[in-house]
Amino acid sequence: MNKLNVSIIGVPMDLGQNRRGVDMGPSAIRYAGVVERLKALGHTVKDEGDILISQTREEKSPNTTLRNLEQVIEANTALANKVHSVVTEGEFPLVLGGDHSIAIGTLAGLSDQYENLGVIWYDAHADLNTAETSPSGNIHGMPLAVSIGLGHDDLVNIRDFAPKIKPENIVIIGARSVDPGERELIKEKGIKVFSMHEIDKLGMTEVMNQTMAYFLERKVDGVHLSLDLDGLDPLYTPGVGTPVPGGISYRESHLAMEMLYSSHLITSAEFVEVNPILDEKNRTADAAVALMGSLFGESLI
Ligand code: Z70
Ligand code: MN
Ligand code: MN
Ligand code: MN
Repeated sequence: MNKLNVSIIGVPMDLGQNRRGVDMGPSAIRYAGVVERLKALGHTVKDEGDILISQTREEKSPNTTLRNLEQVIEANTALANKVHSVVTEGEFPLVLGGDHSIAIGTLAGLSDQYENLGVIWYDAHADLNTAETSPSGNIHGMPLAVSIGLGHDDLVNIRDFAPKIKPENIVIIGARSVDPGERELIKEKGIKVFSMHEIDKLGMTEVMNQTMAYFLERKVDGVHLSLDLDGLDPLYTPGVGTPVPGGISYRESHLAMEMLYSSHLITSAEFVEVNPILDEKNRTADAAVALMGSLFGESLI
């Protein structure tokens, strides 16, 4: 088995959306035992602590419809620099959120280390909005668009280059709440999506096999897993800001993580949108840590 040097980075961010509590996600995931779980699998684990997040929040940012724009730029710049230093040292970055706007920083920190990075976006949402298409002004609905170079200049250009990833290197899994502008972008850019329809029709085994074959065909040199806990059905992960019924099951999610582990494709990961205030007895953080167990090599027998 492949032993890794895992660096855990907490991002107590809640400024990318308007429900409070998701800033406590990293604490809840640590409390659920992430460090011990990964150490038990033989990995070396270092907890790098948390990225500093501004405590100032605004109803409306000056000159933009984007909520807390300046603070989100600042946090993602700090996160990008941290992720960059972790990958350059050959460590595996494991980022704990926090709302999904932090994927902007994670991908900014990763992508110049790769010629052709693949991304799995495990989510009920496509997170492909721009200021023009967003129904909410919430930046957590925008990180994939930003990472392919679409959106506010200061978000797109964190670490002074853009785009961070190619649209044809993205695979979205679990989508079931996609806005009109996002649908257009998916078509226009040829982004690969396994919505709940495909998961039901093909089964998770086939979805993951096709995902991995797609990345091999694309000749990626790394794959980042960005897992929004709302990708799962709210039955299993109730502690999320935007629960959408009809989601991926707990068992299907474990299977997906186990198959990713066996593929040896994954080179970084983030688990986001855990909101302990909305949760029941830390179930959502527990599910996140259990899924990390499978992603990092736990097996049943
Ligand atoms: C919607 C928007 C979103 C997560 C909600 C929702 C986006 N498409 N993302 N919850 N994790 O406001 O852009
Ligand atoms: Mn998301
Ligand atoms: Mn570099
Ligand atoms: Mn989501």
